[in-house]
Amino acid sequence: MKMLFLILMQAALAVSQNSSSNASAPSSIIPTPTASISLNGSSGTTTVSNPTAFSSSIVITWNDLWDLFVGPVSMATMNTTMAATPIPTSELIPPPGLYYSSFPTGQQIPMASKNSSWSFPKGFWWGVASAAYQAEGAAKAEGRGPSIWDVLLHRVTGYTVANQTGDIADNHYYMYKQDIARIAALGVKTYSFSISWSRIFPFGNGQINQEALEHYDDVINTCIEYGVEPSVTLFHWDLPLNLQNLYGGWLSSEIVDDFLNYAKVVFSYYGNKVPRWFTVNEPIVFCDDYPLPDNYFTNTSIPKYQQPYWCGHHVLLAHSGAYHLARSLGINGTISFKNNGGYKIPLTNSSADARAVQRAWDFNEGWFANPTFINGDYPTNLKDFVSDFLPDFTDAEKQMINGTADVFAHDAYTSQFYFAPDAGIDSCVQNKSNPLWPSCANTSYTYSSSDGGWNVGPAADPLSPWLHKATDWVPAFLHYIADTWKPAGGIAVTEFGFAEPFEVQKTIKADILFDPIRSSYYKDYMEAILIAISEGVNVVGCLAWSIFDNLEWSDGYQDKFGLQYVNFTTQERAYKASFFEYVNAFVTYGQDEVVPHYVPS
Ligand code: PNW
Repeated sequence: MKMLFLILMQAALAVSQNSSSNASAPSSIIPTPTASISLNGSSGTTTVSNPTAFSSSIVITWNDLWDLFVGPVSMATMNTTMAATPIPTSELIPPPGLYYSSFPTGQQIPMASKNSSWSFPKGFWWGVASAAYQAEGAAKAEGRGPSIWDVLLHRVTGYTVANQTGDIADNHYYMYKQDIARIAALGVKTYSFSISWSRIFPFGNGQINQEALEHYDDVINTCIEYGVEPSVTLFHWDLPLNLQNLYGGWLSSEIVDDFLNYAKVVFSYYGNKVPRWFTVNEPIVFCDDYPLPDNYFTNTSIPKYQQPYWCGHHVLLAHSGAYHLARSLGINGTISFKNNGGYKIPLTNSSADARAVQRAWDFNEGWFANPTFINGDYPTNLKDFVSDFLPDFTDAEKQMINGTADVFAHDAYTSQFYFAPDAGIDSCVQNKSNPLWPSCANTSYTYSSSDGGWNVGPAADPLSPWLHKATDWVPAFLHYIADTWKPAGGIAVTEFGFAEPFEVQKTIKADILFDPIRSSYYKDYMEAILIAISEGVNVVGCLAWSIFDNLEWSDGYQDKFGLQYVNFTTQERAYKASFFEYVNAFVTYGQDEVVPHYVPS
């Protein structure tokens, strides 16, 4: 309570000092009031983050947003754009074989096996991915406005496992040239990154920050210069804080126009330099992040259990609007959104478990895939639930939403078993206090005891308890997507990757770089895609997560998904063995040659 009172006092101070509070705002931000929230309230019990409870308006400047809601942020010592330098050839030597011969030259060498009926078709696009808040750092640089993630990691008690933030991260905002050079040197074809909405629009709407537009233009141009195709995601969870404060972010229909306005600026500026666009990353995940923690953001009267679905509703309108906008602007790259989830294996062959599996598809992938690929509306099990509170999509909206993803982009890391809750599905559906409500599908990482009770596959780091290596199920998963949603433009696995267990505890760099489970994950995953392709599934591309170790959201830097190691003190990067394993799949099976590009000296 004392802290809330302090925030109120700070807010009051900010009002009275309004004219001078922009002193250190970047020059690209016009130092005039741009966003306002209404504050009214008589008791010291209300917070600034609840504007509906106040009546007099104050003006929040760029500085205020940072100072009131985030506080001081750290800065990297290297804070101007760094030029790329050649990658030493010694770094490009693959590790000794993990799965091939490790016999010294001259001794008996077993044949490395190759299945001659497998291949990646011509034009198959493959690469590595990152996201703005996880990689860039430079949190307050060049006019970036705060996002909700700056607040979550700076302010919200207990939200992070290690009190780490994205203030500096991989310093990718300044090191992107070197980072692109490093992947080009291995022949990587595609780099997928996201644009930070609050860099382009520090307040989420209103003023545009030209410096940020130029920054991403140079990232895109650098990719092209190095023979790497840029893939761009517009929204990877870093919602401009001001939009959350103004109207509740994705909970409000007001987000749709603001997203479209942002999309219009980005599409218009970069246009056809980008062959593949993704509107939003994993709406299931960021919508399920609602309700946000109490008292740090604008409170809302929408009941907590409904919030993810209001978010999803607005995401579908924003995504489909952006799709049509891109087409009307003459954008010829593909437009999709990144869905996510794992393959759902029935634990037993009972009809109750089959029902649980169907409910799980409907409450996860189907939430966004049925409207966009089938009929503009939610799957039956989900619709039965949300129609109690969400407005039905109108016929015009359904028509607008249906058919708005050129590729089925799926972030498909793992698989799980599904089964009916002990109480039965029907009684769970009636019982709000059942922890499995409303999907009422129970999950397990292990086979049933009659099948031995084993894990579906090796576990990842304990900080990613949801993730197991379950590559055996990937062909079935790809078939399921193809058969269920029938994507005309094929399927792309737009994220897959593995957190090597306990990697953070390794202290010797050479030990860290040798990552056996992640390496076998990549080898087996690529073979699984090859199997699916050989069986006729149209898989058109894949993106490994991640280009390098980065901020794993609330796990901070403790949970590592990188194909490259990063020393977060020196910002040195180094290829892990798994990176070579991944590239090797395309060297062995790609119909397109893997062509490394080097820095022109
Ligand atoms: C993805 N799950 O998130 C995100 O797009 C990345 O930003 C993130 O770093 C990466 O995966 C690794 O976690 C997911 O629970 C988060 O199934 C959770 C799940 C899947 C993907």
